[in-house]
Amino acid sequence: MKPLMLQEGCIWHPGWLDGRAQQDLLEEVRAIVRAAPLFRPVMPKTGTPFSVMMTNCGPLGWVSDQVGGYRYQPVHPETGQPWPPMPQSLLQAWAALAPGAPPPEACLINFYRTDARMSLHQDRDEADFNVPVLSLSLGDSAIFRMGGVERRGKTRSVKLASGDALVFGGAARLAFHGIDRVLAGTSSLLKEGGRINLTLRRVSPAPA
Ligand code: MD3
Ligand code: FE
Repeated sequence: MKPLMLQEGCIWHPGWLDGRAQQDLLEEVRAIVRAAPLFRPVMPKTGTPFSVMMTNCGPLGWVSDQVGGYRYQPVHPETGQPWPPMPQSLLQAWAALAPGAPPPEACLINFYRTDARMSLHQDRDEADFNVPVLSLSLGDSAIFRMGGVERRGKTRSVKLASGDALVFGGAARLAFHGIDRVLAGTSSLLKEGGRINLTLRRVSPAPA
């Protein structure tokens, strides 16, 4: 399907990964989870657990805990091991969909059971908001909500399906966004149902 501009800087590529590519990426994700087990982050200060479980690959990974807050670090919070390397397939997706951007340093992998959600937030733990973020979805479809750079602005919702890619650059890089709900039974990719989202991010300033 052809790409659609959802708003300034935000390009949606429905079905960017075909069925074979989705299966292959899922196998890569399974290998990453074996090396870097899913953890459940908690909110800074309150310690409220996320409903989403996470892991990462690449030189840096996003983590959150009660005391340390949101941050990127080179090791898994529970095993202390470095994150597994980013698969070639993800680096290829970055080269195709974020051409000219400096290499991604982190791929955050979110696991949603069908009751998990992600409330409206901005991604601002990275140094350079001029570099886009790339998101890839696998498994059940989900209602993705996106607004503007102010929390109270109007939002629009789209249904993200397995294989969809989204690129957030320009003005969309600091847009508020979240996942309202996962639509159980909409994909057969994951035998137990649920949804996986991978987001590739540049964390450090781009090399000069
Ligand atoms: C817009 N993940 O991991 S992907 C996240 O589906 C996150 O798991 C959601 O929001 C998910 O931070 C939404 C879409 C997404 C990801 C990163 C963005 C949208 C974004 C960064 C900036 C702007
Ligand atoms: Fe986000």
